[in-house]
Amino acid sequence: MHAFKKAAMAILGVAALVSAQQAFAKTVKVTMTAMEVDIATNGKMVGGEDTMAAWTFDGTVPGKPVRVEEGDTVDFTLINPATNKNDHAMDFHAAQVSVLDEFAPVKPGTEKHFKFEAKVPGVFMYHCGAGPMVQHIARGMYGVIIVEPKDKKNYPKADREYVLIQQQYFPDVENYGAMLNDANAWKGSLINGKVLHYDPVHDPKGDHDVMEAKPGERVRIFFVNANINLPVALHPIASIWDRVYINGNPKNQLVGIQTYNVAVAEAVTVDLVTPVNDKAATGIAIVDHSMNAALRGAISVLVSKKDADPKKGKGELIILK
Ligand SMILES: [Cu+2]
Repeated sequence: MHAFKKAAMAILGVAALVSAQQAFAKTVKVTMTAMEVDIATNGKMVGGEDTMAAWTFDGTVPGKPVRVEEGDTVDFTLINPATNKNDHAMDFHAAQVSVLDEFAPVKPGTEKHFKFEAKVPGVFMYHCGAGPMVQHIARGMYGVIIVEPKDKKNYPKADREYVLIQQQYFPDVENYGAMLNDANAWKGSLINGKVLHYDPVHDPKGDHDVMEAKPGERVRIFFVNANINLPVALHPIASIWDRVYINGNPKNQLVGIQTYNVAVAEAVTVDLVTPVNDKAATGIAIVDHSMNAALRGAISVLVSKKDADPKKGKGELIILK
């Protein structure tokens, strides 16, 4: 009788655990509106224009970060207003659905709704998949979806988190044939939509914010390669990636890495720890070490100092304006 009672208690315990996990999984509503608008790019620095006739999710490049927990259901709606001229679509790399159904193009004046369970933890690109896809991505229709892992035992808590998304900048956004066939058509690298977005060193006259952290903090970067054709040699100048989580999944982990190669349409989570020293400030530059990409805009500065802005790298400010 005693043994039976013990076994019954164990089974009840497992059942309670399973239902508790199910109870934690939630449904996250995400709505985006496709907007065909001009956005600022700092493109003049690389021989383009300072504004781009962009196609966007919600009017920004990149679109807003989506953040859910592993096991959550994303309840997604894409609105394509009648004022737009083009079809648009949504392709979440975190979803396992049907390309011909959920990811199908949405005509102007209509909307599309679908759900998926974010089963695999990590960091994933999302982008518009309407044709020609090359043009919809090059005009700015992409972003990141972060699926927080449930199992955090080999995933230390970060003190600050930043999203960096890189794309190739093509001044002639109409000529999508050149994006595919002309290796000289791309003139710049946009980081979160702008050339040298967070680099006041190479463009001291421009208006450039920087990432900040305090000495000794673990800084986590969610990086997406939204280039059309080129991989990214992701390197922190004057630092070393303490950990690289391939595809953002703590189960795929490397340590002590100088440069991590990020394929087109891949995303990666990387950590560095800022040094503790007696300097007033320590500068680290996060670059695409492919030199043509770096010098065309893919340099982002992280400043470590005792009086770092406490709001940066937290909440909404994981993506700096
Ligand atoms: Cu689109």
